[in-house]
Amino acid sequence: MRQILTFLMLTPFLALSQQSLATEQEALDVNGVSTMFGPAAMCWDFNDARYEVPKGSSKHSIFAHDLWIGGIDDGGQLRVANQTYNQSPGDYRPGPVSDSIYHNDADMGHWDRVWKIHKSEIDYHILNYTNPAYIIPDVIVFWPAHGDVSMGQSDMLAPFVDLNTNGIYEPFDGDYPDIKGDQAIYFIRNDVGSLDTTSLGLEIHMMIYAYRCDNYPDLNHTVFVNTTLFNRGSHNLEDVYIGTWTDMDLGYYTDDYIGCNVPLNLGYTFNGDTLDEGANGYGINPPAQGLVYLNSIMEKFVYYNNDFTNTGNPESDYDYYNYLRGIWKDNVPMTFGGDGHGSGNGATNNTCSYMFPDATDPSFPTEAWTDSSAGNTPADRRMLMSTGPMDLDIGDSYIFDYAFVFAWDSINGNSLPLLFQYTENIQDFYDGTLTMPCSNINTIHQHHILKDKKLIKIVDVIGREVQATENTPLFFIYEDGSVEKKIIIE
Ligand SMILES: [Ca+2]
Ligand SMILES: [Ca+2]
Ligand SMILES: [Ca+2]
Ligand SMILES: [Ca+2]
Repeated sequence: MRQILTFLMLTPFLALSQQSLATEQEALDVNGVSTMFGPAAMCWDFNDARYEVPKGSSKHSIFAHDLWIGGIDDGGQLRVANQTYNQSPGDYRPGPVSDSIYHNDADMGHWDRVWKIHKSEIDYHILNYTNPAYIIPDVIVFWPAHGDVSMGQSDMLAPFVDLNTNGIYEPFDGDYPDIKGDQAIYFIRNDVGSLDTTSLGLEIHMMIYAYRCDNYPDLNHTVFVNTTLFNRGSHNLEDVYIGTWTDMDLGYYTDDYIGCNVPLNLGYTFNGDTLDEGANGYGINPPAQGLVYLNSIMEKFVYYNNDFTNTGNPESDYDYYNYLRGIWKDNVPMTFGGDGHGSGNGATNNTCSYMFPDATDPSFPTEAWTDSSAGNTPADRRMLMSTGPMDLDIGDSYIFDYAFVFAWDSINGNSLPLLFQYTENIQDFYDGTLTMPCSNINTIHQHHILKDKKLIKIVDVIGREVQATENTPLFFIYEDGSVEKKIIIE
């Protein structure tokens, strides 16, 4: 009774207020990465880096990540949605686009959550939904397949497999969530609940997913992001750019460089020297962390300084939109070389789209430009990649797929060649032209095997290199020279 009274008393006030910033996120941790995603924040938890790779190592390669989206409406008005470090007011709120009176915490608060699901749960559901003894997991029962049409929400939200093709999600009749990967995190955000007067009317569906694949280190250390943007507003949008803003901190955060590989649609961070020192560092010969666009062209790659100069932190909507288009805060387009603004080592007056592409920018085929060649000292770095321009008319949607790829060449001292190779593999895997048959070691020992130590090979009792097999003694040989004897019992 007390709860009901409280609710009735609060409702008149809340109904007039905007939605609060989201607070929820969950761990995506099925493979060699352990990270956090949710409507609240991605790859961090408002305080600390939460992109741990390798899982269990307590080393992190990304500090924070979010989406920036900007476009011009049919009345010429600039509209921008963005977030960086979760500062208020921010532009994203949990849940689908609804009639404006419902964009308050009382009506939308239940969307401040994550649907976290394993493929194994779905497989079990498919086999057992007719079994009276089977209890369907909440995440399947309450999968957000449908919005509340009476509140102005779309009827169709989260994807599902519809056994009887009647357009209605019926998990008790065998319907199930249509996810990718071995584990997925799903949530929905909008950019109208903040009551920003220049919102785009966006509803953003995000599925973050991963595959466990012990025998393919590239796939096993990749996190995929499947984003669908819906224009559910009242304005046709043009010249829309979609950007991924990422503050990568590779271990020890003050000795990093960034760069991009144009043909691979890849932005990356690597260590500015061969030692990533300190308690948070990766040590000698550190790894590299990338972000690859899988179904879109990386049209711009921008680095800006952590200050408030014309090449520093964006402040107005116009600054954010400029950066998405490769234009500095003073409306000067990026130029090739040096600081990208006509100064520094190798500066030119030639307009360009990509900072620090090394020699991969097809517009400058004979010239290399890197963070290092510009004369920069390794330091804290952040980067913005974007795709566009595109139209996003009322009712249109755009699917945007990207992935975080990690590579660690602990022998050669430079992990970038391996990162490029891994990125090509992940692109081919996404395109369906490369299969990676995973042979996972499904045992009670799995957490032990996935520890920080890098496994070199598995041999049998007479020293022959073998795949992991069950019920036979095996020797696991690690890079640090240690050997562990195991029997995998199924
Ligand atoms: Ca159905
Ligand atoms: Ca570092
Ligand atoms: Ca260092
Ligand atoms: Ca950084």
